[in-house]
Amino acid sequence: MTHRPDCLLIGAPMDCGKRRQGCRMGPDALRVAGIDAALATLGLTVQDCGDLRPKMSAAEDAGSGFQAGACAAWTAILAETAETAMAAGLPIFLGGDHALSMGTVTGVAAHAAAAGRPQFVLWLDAHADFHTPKTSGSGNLHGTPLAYATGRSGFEGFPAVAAPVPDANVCLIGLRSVDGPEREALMASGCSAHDMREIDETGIARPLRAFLDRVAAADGALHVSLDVDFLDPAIAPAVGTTVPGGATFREAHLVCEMIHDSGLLTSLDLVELNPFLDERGRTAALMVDLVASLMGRRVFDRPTRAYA
Ligand SMILES: [Mn+2]
Repeated sequence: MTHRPDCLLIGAPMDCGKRRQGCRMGPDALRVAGIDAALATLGLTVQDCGDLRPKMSAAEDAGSGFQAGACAAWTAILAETAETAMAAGLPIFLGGDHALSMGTVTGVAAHAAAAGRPQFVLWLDAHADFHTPKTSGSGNLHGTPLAYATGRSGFEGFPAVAAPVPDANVCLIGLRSVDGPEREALMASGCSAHDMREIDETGIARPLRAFLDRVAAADGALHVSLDVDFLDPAIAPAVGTTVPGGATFREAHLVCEMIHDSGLLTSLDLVELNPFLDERGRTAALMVDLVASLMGRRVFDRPTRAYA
């Protein structure tokens, strides 16, 4: 009998969800920042599955920038991989832009449906990613994955969503850049959405605890999608869509520590890291530290490190 790894690292160097390029370097930046060692230090076994390559035509592959065909191909291979990976360990998807979550969320949700468990999704992001290709002004698909995974229509050419995540099982925290049509769609939905104004007023623990309690009560599977722009740009500059007023270092770690304490996490996306925009790797290093908090590093275990 082979040993089941605790965590699977699955690289998705996907850069087709928007025009600004660089996220395709994200998986390697996270590796260089020591994600495997950080997990191993916690006593976890890690299997790095390398990077996925979508099946797409040479013409689609040749260009750069936004391409629906390439995104659809990524969605297909990611959904298939995510569903399979759920039986093998806790998958950590190394992005790649946020369009990769079209595949990862639908894949893990298909696995949960087959296992008879409800799928829950925690979306840590400055944006709601609730556009459809029709409402998106930019046409950038990295602004659509939550709409797709919850079963909204308008995604022609993309794989059918076999097990859409119910709106009621989705929680967004960190919002501070949501445009008109997206706001209307979000307010009309059954998702629970918490913007930074609310976080300022109540603290970040309150909405998170309420959501984790709901996941636990339903014996749900929990997918966390962590966008770099959830964090304040002062501590995480390596993202193409910086919005001031994001989560602080402590708020982000608290979220991760609470998720770990809940014991509920079943899959994870790390998205929108653009190493081309980073400062000496500090954003990649912070993302790795947050993963360590998610997977069990305690405050008292944290090595003291001077940030240069
Ligand atoms: Mn996002």
